[in-house]
Amino acid sequence: MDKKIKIINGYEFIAYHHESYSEEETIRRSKFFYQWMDKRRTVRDFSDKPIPKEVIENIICCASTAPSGAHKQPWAFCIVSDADLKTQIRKAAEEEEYESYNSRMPTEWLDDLKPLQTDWQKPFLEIAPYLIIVFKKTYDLNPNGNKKTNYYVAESVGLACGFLLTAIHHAGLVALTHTPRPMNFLTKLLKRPENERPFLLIPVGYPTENTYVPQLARKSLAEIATYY
Ligand code: IYR
Repeated sequence: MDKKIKIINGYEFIAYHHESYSEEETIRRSKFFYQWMDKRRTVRDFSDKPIPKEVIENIICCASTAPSGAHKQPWAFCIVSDADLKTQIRKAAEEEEYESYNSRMPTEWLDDLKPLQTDWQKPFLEIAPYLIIVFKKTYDLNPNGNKKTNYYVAESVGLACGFLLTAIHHAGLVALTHTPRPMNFLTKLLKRPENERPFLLIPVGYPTENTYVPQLARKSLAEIATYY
């Protein structure tokens, strides 16, 4: 079917396909989706069960449907399944994390992390079948080598990561939003260009058979929403 096209000030616009539901159906869908999203949890105990590459490609394409400042799509996704590279990433991350847990993080931060029972050891970086490393592109380069600014880069890449986590959950997989600090070892190991900065390291896979996650409560609607 041909898409309807309209020219506005010389720019092509296409008719927006809007899926419309009754009020009742809108309530049902919004409630179902919330309750289903509420089941998503960050998981740290990964199984090494493989995932089809096509699934990884689909979830990344889904992430890239996120809105971005001036539609610059200022993101790059590195997909790591190579065992040697995963080992190098684990080693470098653990070196940084060891320093962080033992001397860089203040007591208040360490106390805040106690309910999560995290430590400097990151075995999931070798066990999970895929690591997705998301980079933000602070600027792009023209074919002639000139810098082209990107806008709202952190907001845009944050949104793409939110879409990515939702797609991972929808596919029946689990993820961890891991932020070893500092993360510049990822730029070096993955040989990324100067205009990219590491944003998140996301192991993706299946949980181990008997995975436990911290007993945490989400804030209530009254705590997070204000009506005017
Ligand atoms: N980056 C460390 C510490 C850490 C920090 C926060 I804030 C967390 O929510 C969880 C962990 C680590 O990954 O262990």
